[in-house]
Order: sequence, then structure tokens, then C-alpha cells
Amino acid sequence: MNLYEELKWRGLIKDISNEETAKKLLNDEKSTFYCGFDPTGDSLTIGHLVQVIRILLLQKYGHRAIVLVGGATGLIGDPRQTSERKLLTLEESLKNAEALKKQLSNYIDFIDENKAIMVNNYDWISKINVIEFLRDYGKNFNVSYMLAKETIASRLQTGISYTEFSYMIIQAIDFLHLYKEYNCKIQFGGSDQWGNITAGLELIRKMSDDNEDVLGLSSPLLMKADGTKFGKSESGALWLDKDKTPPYAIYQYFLNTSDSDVETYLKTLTLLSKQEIESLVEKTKTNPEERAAQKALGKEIVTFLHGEEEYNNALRITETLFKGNIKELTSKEIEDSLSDVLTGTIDNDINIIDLLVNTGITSSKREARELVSSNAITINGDRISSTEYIISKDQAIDNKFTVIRRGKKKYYLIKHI
Ligand code: 545
Repeated sequence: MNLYEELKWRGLIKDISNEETAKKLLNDEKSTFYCGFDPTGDSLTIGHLVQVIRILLLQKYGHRAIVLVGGATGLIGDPRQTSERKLLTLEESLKNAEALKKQLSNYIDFIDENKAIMVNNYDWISKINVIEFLRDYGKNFNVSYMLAKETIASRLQTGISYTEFSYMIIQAIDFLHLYKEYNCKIQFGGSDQWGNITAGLELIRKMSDDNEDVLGLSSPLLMKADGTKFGKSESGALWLDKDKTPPYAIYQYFLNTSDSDVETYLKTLTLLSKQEIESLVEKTKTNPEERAAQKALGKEIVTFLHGEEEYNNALRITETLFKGNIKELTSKEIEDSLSDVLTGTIDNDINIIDLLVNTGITSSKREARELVSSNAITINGDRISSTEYIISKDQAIDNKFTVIRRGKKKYYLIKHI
């Protein structure tokens, strides 16, 4: 399998500017490619992992990566479907750009310049003055061409500022700059980037002489088979920063992948080989209860993002919760793993039946009593059978948390203040 075939097999190609050029640049030559990230926040999310993995895949085939952090474009704002972005201050943009650079360096090795380079478009965009911008670049963009771009067209009703309208020109200048400076011939991104990528191809075609060989590629945005958004947990986005999203939460998210999504995620979010992925998918069919594919997916991703130790930790927490041995966990681990099921906050002692009803864990006192009497409730890992049991801060884990387990699987977290 060559690279082009592998990209197709992995489902990483949605739009492509020219198939012949793709085969030439990806299979027959050693090329330089780039992908950009705007510093709109101080961490990437799991959605960005597709591009990070794709960068590594192209590198594996001997191509050179340019990772662009958008110090300049971050100050302008790539138009979203919904509404105008709030402008970042220069300080925010610089601070976020530093955080993103650090994060990307955890996954991509920038030591050898022949393999990967990190650039910031602030370095060249900030030097262009307004006359140059309008005369040298603006002349190459026909307004009706710009209006026809999906990102712009979809905002004409709700309104779009001249600032965001101009964004594609800046991203196009970047592609031209990297083409001239580094002989960079390929740009890729998610399918939301297609308009910006093609604007760059267009500009290179118009502003340079030998411009046969440039390529744009986009990948489909990840979806879940049930139509819900990929990469969102109960408590919001899944960040790659482990202080924002604990490795355990990432592991759980992927462990819970449906059988119909697991193949797509293995192909786009890991570098496991075709053979390995096919064998895992096969296991999903022959022995779905085992969840071998989901386990492998979770293992690959957590190990890639946070290392083997954090993966082992996530696995240990998973098993401990499965067995119900709550006392083996630290309060930090409890908070990390159960914050999605935080059900109530209490500030004084309370009877178990009242707590179950007040927090909505059961819908009536009768149901609560039945559950307790039939040994279906455990508190911090201990089975409770008395309906007179009092829950108090003194007995909470680190005086902070009470963990309620209903039946075999359902957990609830109560916080003491
Ligand atoms: C800027 C200048 C360039 C080339 C690209 C850019 C950035 C691009 C963009 N990309 C997105 C992004 O998200 C924020 C990340 C950090 C918090 O806005 N105009 O910067 C996402 N991108 C990865 C994928 C994407 C895209 O980084 O392309 O589709 C998400 O999957 O939305 O010269």
C-alpha cells in the first residue's frame, strides 16, 4: 500500500485538488507539507488529533512537516458557521500560541529540521502593510469568488465583518509564503478548511511561475454514527491537556465507542497498521462483548497523548471502579473519574433515604428503601443495608466525597462542603 492508498483506506480524504498531483507528491517524491492551528485556545482537543496523526503518517513516508501556529490568523478569526468571533488580545494570542507550540512538541519531534519545522505566521504577516496587502494580494481575489465560499456564503444572512471576510486571504498568503520559502507544496486540514486551502492554491497559481505541483487535501470531520458530536463528554470538550481532561476520561470516552464507530476511529486516530485494525474489527464482529477494538483504541490514544504510565493508571481506575473497590482510589482519582456523575453537594449529615430521594438517584422513598434493603446500594465501597444509615462528612473520602453505587454499574458522586 502506498501513502495515497493508505490515506484513502484510512478515510482521510474528503476533498482533493488533483488526484494525479496527489499521487506524484505523496507516492513518488519526498515533499514538504503543512497544517495550521490558530491559537484560539490554550489547548488542542481530541478533534485535532486527526491532523496530528496525519502529520505523523506523512512523516513516516519520508515527507517533511511544517506545523504552523497562527499568531497572525488567530488575531483575525477564521469565520465560524454560527457567528462572529470575539477578537483575542495580542497577549492572549501569544500566550495561547506558546501553549499550543509546547503541546504540539509533545507529539511531533522538531529536533531534526529535515523532518519537522514549527513556524508562526505572525513572523511574515505582521510585516505586510495595508497598501501591499490590497495591491499585491487583494487584486488576486475576486469578491464573487470569495462570496461563493461556503464559510462566507453561510454567514451573509447573519452578518460577517470585513475582518473575518478577509481571513482566507491571509491563509492563502501563508501557503504562498511557505511554498516560496520552504518549497512546501501540500496543505491539509479538516473539511472546514477547504475554502481557505483552495484560496491558497489559487494565489500560488496566480503569483508564482512554476506552480503546477501544489496540492490541497481535506479530511472529513469526525462524526458519531448516531449523529451526535464527536469528542464531547458530559462535561464538555475532551482536551489534550491532562489538567483539563484527565487521561482516565479520554480512556473511558474511547472505551465507550460504539461498534459502528470504532473502525473509523482506529483508522483516523491511531497509526495501527491495516492488519492490526482489520483483526480488531473482526473481533468486534465475532466477539463484541470483549470490546477488544475499543480497548485497543483507548490504549493507543491515551498512551500516545500521555504515556504508558497514565494509560496503566486509567486502566487501574477502570478496573477498581468495575470491582467497586472505591477505597483504593485517591480523592483526586475519584474526582477525575466521577466528576461527570456529580449528583449533589451537601453541607450536613443526612439520612441515606433522604439523600437518595433529594438527589434524584431514586424517584421515591419507597424505591430508596427497597434498594437499600435489597443490598443494591454501596457507599464508598461498603454495602449498606440499614435505611437508618447517616451519610456524614467525617466518613467521606478525604472529608470530601461520598461515592454511591447503585447496582453493579451506576455511580453517583456526592461532594461535601
Ligand atoms: C491558519 C493559517 C494557515 C493555515 C491554517 C490556519 C488555521 C485554520 C483553522 N484551523 C482550526 C484551528 O482550530 C483551533 C486549534 C487550537 C485551539 O482555523 N484556519 O486552528 C482546525 N485545525 C485542524 C483542522 C480543523 C480546523 O487546526 O484543520 O479542521 C479541525 O479538525 O478547524 O496558514
